[in-house]
Amino acid sequence: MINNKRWIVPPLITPEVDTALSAFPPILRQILFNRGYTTDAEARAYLNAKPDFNTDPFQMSGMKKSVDRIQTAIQKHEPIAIYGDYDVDGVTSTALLVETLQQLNANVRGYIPNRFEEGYGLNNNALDELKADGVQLVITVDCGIRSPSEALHAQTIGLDLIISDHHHPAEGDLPPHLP
Ligand SMILES: [Mn+2]
Repeated sequence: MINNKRWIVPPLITPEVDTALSAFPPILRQILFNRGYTTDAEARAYLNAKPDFNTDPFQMSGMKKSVDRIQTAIQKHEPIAIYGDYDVDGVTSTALLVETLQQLNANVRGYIPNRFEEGYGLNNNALDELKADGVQLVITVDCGIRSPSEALHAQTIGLDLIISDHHHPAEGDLPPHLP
């Protein structure tokens, strides 16, 4: 069998960065270098999960509207569902948002689609069930940006939808959104 593989090997650490990261073992130095951490301070901030949060989160598209909508839901005690994913980033992001909103006294639940019966991403049945259960606001984590037709369905059944997803949208095919 012919196996056509194309290996893309990241560049080798430079001597300067290797010296700067000398506090770390060699393999870790190489990985840190390939992830763009080239000073001891940057590497420590990254490894301690203390990234630079100086970036304004309101630069994100739709942030003000989303925050306003979530605050309204908290105030009115509207049921909120965090719609995640069954893999590691989907489950952890769901847990993180559910626990955070619980701290803020929100009426919030998590929703993880069944890997075998529902598969990845938003699906209309799940949105219908959440709506029937009284949910008024769905916030996606780790999915949604590639589900324009399901987003339209949410709009049709009167379910407010906030999409937070780290995936890339399909070219020219964004879900319907407010300006
Ligand atoms: Mn995921």
